[in-house]
Order: sequence, then C-alpha cells, then structure tokens
Amino acid sequence: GVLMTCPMNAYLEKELEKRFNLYKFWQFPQRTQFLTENCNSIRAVVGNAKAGADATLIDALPKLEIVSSFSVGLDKIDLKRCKEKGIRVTNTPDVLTEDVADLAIGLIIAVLRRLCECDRYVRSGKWKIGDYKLTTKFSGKSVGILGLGRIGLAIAKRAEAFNCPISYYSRTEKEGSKYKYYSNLLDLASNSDILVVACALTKETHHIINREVIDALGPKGVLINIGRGPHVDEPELVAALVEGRLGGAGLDVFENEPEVPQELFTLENVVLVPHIGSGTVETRTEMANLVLGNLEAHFSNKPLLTPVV
Ligand code: 8YV
Repeated sequence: GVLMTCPMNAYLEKELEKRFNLYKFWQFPQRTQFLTENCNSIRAVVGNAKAGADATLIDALPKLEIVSSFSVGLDKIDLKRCKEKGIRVTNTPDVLTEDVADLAIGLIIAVLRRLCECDRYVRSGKWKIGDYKLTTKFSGKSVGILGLGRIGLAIAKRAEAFNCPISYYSRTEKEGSKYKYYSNLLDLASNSDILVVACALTKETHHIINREVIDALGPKGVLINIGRGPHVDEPELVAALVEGRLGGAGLDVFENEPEVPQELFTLENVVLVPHIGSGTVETRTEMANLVLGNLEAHFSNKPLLTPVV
C-alpha cells in the first residue's frame, strides 16, 4: 500500500490508484486509529511541500521502505530518521526549475512595474480619471541570489537576459561560476536592488532573512521569495514593508501557509501569490511521473531516478 499525505495532483492520485492500494490520509480524520489499523500494509509514503513524513509518521509505519516527495524541497521530511531506518527518499528536482525561475522573474517585474496594481487600476475605471503613476525599471538592476543551486542558476540565467549584474551568496563559492560571490549575506543584500531567496530550507537557513538583511536591502530594495516561508522572519518583513524600510516584496511562500499576514493586503508594493512556483499543468505532470517512476523503480529493485537518501 501507498499512503498519500494530502491532496496534491489528480493525475498522480489516479495513477497511484491504478498501481497500488492507495490510502488517502486526509480521508481519515482519526489518524491514530487509521495508522494502528493499516500501519503494516503501508510500504511507501507520497508527500509534498505541505505534508511530508515527520519522525512520528515514519515511526508509526514499521513497513515503510520509501518516501517519494511530490516536491523538490525536503524540509517536511525527517531525512535523518529515514537514513537511520534505511528508508529511501526521492524528490522532484529539475522538472520544476524552469517554472520556479520563471515565476521569480514574473514576481520581480510584477513588483517593480506594479502589474497587479495596474490591473486593479484599469478594472476599477480609474484610468478614465488619469494616467497611472510611473514605476521602476527592471532591466539593468542588480540581482542578488541566495542559493545558487538549480533554481538559483536558472533565475540568474534569466536575469542576465535583462542585463542585470548578478551576485550570489551561498555557504561556499561555486567553482567556475561567472557570478560575483559574497561570503556574507548582508554584503549581498547591501549591494543588490533585488534579493531572491532560492535556497533549501534547513536549520541553518531558517529566518536567514532577518531584520538586518532586510535593512541592508533597504527602502529601495525588493525581496523575492520563491523558497520557503520560514526563510524569512515574517513579522520583521511585514514591519519593514509597513514602515517603508523595504521597497517591496514578491512572495510565493509564507511562514504559515495558507495564512498570509493581513497587513500585506493593503500594500501596493507587494505581490502575493499562493505557492504556485511549480504550479503548471506541464510541470505537475512531470513531477507526478517522477514520483511514479521512483516508486516503480523501488518496487522492481531498480536504481531510483532521483534519490536523496
Ligand atoms: C509544491 C514545492 O508546491 O517543489 C517544492 O518544493 O514547494 C512545490 O513544488 C508542492 O510540493 C506541490 O504539492
């Protein structure tokens, strides 16, 4: 049997049902009772960025062999526990890189050119009263990237086409990279017009965007987050935006999704989207196929397609 932690994709659900005895966790409000009754028939967990496999779930499933995540991010999976218990883990890298990088650029342009406010302006009929105010140019602005992994690199490549000087921060300098490296995130923030969060969420990167970083980015700076909500100290971000200490923000992720701080709703220099980075038909289908391919490989003793553990 396969346990799916929450609804994530209709095609994936359908295909899993064809191949396995599929348990949909969300259909069993009495979770403890469900686990007691079915723990011995569950050999795989399919989770996502919302609901993965924590130590409690892993320990409740004595026959668990593999956790296949419908996400590239692994922050909702207790990797250490999986390693200890010899449970394999897979994710969905690469197939979503383009979508997430596209969205990062989209958010930058939406914030600087005020696309969402402009759309509201036209719809409300205000255009008839007068022209919209001037906005801020994107091309040529300095872009700082936090985390130069697959997604960070794809964002850099796109920003290059906008003639943006590109720099990055990561724990270690990437050998052979043509982009400017800062060994200190504060220096990157001070030297960037736009700062994009594109690293993995770990203990080390939790609240890495704190008050100091936000103030280094400053009243003309823009923060883009397509990583994870907890990368950012959200109350500090809200305070900075409300007080005008930060120029703007484009956010795909939030600390307590789907809760979004109400204070942001009235700010026109902020663009808010509901964790849609990988959310295209094409990419979600490819992600589903990767999950299916990994499970198939595992259960037929073949090498996993995208192993993490
Ligand atoms: C998804 C994600 O939003 O890949 C990730 O890390 O956050 C996403 O692709 C999610 O897992 C889809 O259910």
